[in-house]
Amino acid sequence: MRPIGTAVSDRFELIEVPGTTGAPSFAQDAAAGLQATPKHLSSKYLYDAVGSALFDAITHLPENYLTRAETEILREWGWQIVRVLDAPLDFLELGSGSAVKTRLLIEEALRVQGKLRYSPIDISREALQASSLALVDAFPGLSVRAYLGDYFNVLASSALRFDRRVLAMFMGSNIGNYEPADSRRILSLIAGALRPGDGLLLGTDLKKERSVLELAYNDPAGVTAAFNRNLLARMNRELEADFDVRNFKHVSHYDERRGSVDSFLEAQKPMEVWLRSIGVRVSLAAGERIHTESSYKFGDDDVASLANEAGFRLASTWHDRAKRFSVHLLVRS
Ligand code: AVJ
Repeated sequence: MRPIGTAVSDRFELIEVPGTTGAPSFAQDAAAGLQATPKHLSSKYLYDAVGSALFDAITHLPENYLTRAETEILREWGWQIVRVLDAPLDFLELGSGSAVKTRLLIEEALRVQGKLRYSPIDISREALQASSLALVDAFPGLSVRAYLGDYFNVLASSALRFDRRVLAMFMGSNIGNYEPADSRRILSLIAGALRPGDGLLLGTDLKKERSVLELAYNDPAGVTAAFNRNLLARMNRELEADFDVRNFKHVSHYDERRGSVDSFLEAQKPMEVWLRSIGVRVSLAAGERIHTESSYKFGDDDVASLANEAGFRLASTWHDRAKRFSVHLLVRS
């Protein structure tokens, strides 16, 4: 069935890509994950309204350097990044973009080419509409063609349309939340949606000392712990569950072998939990953990091989002054 297009203002269009309707719901994923061994929940469910607000707070913590480091790179090298592909560009972004970072690149591109089409992909209609309308209001030379759907479906669909050379963006080390097989799959899907000479800007958090990484995910103020435990509160809100959130501890540690910071919710005593709206009863032993997130870290050489496997060549890499974060430009071969 052809994607549905609705023009809200003459510079904003939202296209809903069918196919995501089949994706399992929060209820279905929660039921499956909590009855699995070991128990697990996808990190995408961390971002309800409360979770997104807590994540925004995390980006302001002194211990969580990722967003500041990436912003520093885009502020310093944005002018060069938008010129490397040496052609007028259309932007494609996985996620509706963080207001600050994406704007830095939009400003630079408009300075170079006067007019720009920006296409964010996001699963949340609210986030997509809010960020897109704010951008068209802020930039007269900008038009937004937004795609509502999950990355995999939108990238695999024929809905994506570009008139110019494309600079795709996957920022914030969000690729780190995918298991290696899935990050390879998503890079191949992005490559498949691009033409030779198009680019992909990829933000990745660098592998570094355990002490720095573990502090970033165990901030003394407990904001990351609240972000993680909000997942239990969300199930109480949306699935009529009766989790006693105080009986769970946030646990996050760096697994050097895999290169990932893994986060869990650990039951502090044995308990039975009833998720009324999905009719599921879950028992947890004291010390039993629910895996809620993996944040893989990357050496620049890891990214070079990931790129080659997916049909890209690694053209450039920029670092922040403290060399904690990388922004790579991959060019479609
Ligand atoms: C936004 C997904 C990159 O995994 O580091 C922050 C989310 N989790 N603190 C990450 C997050 C815990 C963050 N990403």
